Amino acid sequence: MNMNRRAMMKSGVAATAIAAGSVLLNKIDAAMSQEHNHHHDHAKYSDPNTAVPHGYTPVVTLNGSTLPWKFENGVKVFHLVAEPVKKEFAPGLVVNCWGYNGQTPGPTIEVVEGDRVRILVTNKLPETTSVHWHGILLPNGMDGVRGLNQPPIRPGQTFAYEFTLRQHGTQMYHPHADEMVQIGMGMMGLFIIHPKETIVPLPDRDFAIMLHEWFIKAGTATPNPNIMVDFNYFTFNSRISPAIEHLVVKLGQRVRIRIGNLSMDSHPIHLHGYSFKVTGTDGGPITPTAQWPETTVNVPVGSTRDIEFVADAPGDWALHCHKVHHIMSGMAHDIPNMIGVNQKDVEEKVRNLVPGYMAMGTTGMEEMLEMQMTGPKNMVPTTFAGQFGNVDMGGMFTVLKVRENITDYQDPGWYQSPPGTAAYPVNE
Ligand SMILES: [Cu+2]
Repeated sequence: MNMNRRAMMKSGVAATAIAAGSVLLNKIDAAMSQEHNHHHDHAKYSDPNTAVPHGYTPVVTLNGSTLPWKFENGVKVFHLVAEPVKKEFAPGLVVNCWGYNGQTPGPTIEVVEGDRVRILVTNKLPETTSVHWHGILLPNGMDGVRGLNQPPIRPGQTFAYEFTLRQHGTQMYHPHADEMVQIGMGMMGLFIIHPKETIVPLPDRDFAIMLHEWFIKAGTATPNPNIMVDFNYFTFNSRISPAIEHLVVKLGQRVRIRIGNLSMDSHPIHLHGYSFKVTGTDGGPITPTAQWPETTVNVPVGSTRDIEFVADAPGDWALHCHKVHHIMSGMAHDIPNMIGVNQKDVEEKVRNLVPGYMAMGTTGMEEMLEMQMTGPKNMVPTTFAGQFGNVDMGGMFTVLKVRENITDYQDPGWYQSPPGTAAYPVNE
């Protein structure tokens, strides 16, 4: 049966137009959805990395991927599998999350306005779920609020959502069932709809980032979804700096960055070196005359923001959340302010009461960077080595790397400033 299907798909989309063929495909589909198997046969799903899109620049989901689809009688068919996933936030920090298709955030769904889509959702969680298509204009019965619009998707069950896209922009998907746990554990994804009529200028690079925040008690690996304010990990696409991919861009390219937020806090995302325009929200594109310039875009809870700019300034430019505790990782919240306090004698005494106690912060928190901290297991240091020393940012932080002479988007290394264009010491 697999061979038949593979052979058919090899002969192209036209095969699905043959009536007999589509009956066969439907049968196989039914069988497939009963398998509860998320390991897609890539012969029958498109490869978003090689498929040639018409009139749009494919989105790059940092550290992520785009969900493959297959054509069936003019309908783009997707398959999401809600399931527990192990996610490496950074080397040394592996977290027990929930997500889709082995990922958190789930793979980005990327379609074109006017497309009819059918999205199969298989539930491999230990509890019921549903999927809400956040910001998408659709029939009420497809809106995915468990109990309100549909029965629960029980463990082992597959539901189909089907609708026609009549808008474009950056939307999202997430469960609308046991939201605090399911979203808190990482179930979310971007749903990007490209315009039917190509809008110029097209971006040359189109990046996608989902923001999130978590509480993972030191030495453990499972987020506590009952935490409401005291989060200690802040992620771009469920990764923390320096494990977040850099945004590599060629000098002069037009860049779009799409940022979605389903966490419990707003995140003011700041880009160095540029003034950008806010060009869209999950409500749709902002008409050009109404777009406004910013260097920081606040992404409220339950929203997306698109920003655009022309990358005309070469360099390594920081892109980060401006709530400074969101660029830290694994912090304890009950650290007293010890700046200016000599803790030398105190440390030994406290260790008798609290094994492993480490006095910190006499001159600020920078001294933590100098220590090779060996904390509890499953923790990572909030620091990484830049070309000029340690960079003390370990959460929502990555780097926009704009380069003149690159031929691909491999990491070009750190930026070498031309002579006379970098800060220098004057009293050494
Ligand atoms: Cu933030």
